[in-house]
Amino acid sequence: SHQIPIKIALIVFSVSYSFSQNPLIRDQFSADPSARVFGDKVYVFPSHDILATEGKGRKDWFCMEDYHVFSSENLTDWTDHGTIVEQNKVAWVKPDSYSMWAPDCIEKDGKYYFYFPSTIKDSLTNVRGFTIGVAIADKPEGPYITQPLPIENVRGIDPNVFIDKDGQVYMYWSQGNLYGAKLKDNMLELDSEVKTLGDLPTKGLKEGPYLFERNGIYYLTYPHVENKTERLEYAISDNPLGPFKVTGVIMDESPTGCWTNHQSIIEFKDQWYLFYHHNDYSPNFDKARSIRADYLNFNADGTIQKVIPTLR
Ligand code: FUB
Repeated sequence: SHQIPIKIALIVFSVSYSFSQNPLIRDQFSADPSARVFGDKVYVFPSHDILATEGKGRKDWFCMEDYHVFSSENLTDWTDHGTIVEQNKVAWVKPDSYSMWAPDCIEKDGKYYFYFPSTIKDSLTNVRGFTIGVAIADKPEGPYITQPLPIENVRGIDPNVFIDKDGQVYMYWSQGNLYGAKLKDNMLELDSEVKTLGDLPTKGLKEGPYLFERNGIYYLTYPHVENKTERLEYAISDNPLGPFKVTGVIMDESPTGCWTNHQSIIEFKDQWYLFYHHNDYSPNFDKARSIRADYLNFNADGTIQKVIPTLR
């Protein structure tokens, strides 16, 4: 009968229709989405942009004091599980720094490890600036217990953690360039020298590394400023720490001038997705952003097809 194809068409239509909802979070700003599949849900760990006010944060700059986590079974209806980590409750974070930048979260042996950058208290080190801390929970939505000190020998922002098929854990981060190192099984200490991920474009800032593996190819993805604003690019390797070969562009520069972009890539129910952000709800101030997602597709040779953002 003709009924089956019509039914399939309706299902396909309703799936893609229901997911055409960007931005994903509509009652607050959100940025730098790190999406993860845990069980039958997608969890997103974004940064949380707020607007600086008198005495709170720096005017015209990023202002971030905590993190929320969100989950969804269908990428359309999102549950906000509330605040999981707050700057003023982390022992090593400089009070009132409002610098809780792009985080990541990963599961290992039934525990959830949440990695986040912020600026460290002057009394704890003679090195100024950003470093990376960890908080641990038994469930993705928390409660998270923060470690008293950040990870030793790491300076920078935008942590990303990857566990290879052989169980080896790697951490990536950025400070103008991209860096990577092995992590110990305890998920809290480096287990190798820090490697500068060279072979990437030498001109322009690179940040926000996010590494994933598919069919034996390691994809190192990163925002890179080639011209005016960040575009999402990727390089590939047969090894998690490279050498990498610059391969292509995942998403072009923002057509409306949002300076940052920040990505994560997951496979959920046999479809790959790119998570990223744009300043949908703040057209005149690009440090109040909103997270989004769109389908991501691969060519037969493993290269990534460019994603066109579904901007309104
Ligand atoms: O959200 C603050 C910073 O802007 C992030 O850490 C960068 O990746 C960029 O998105």
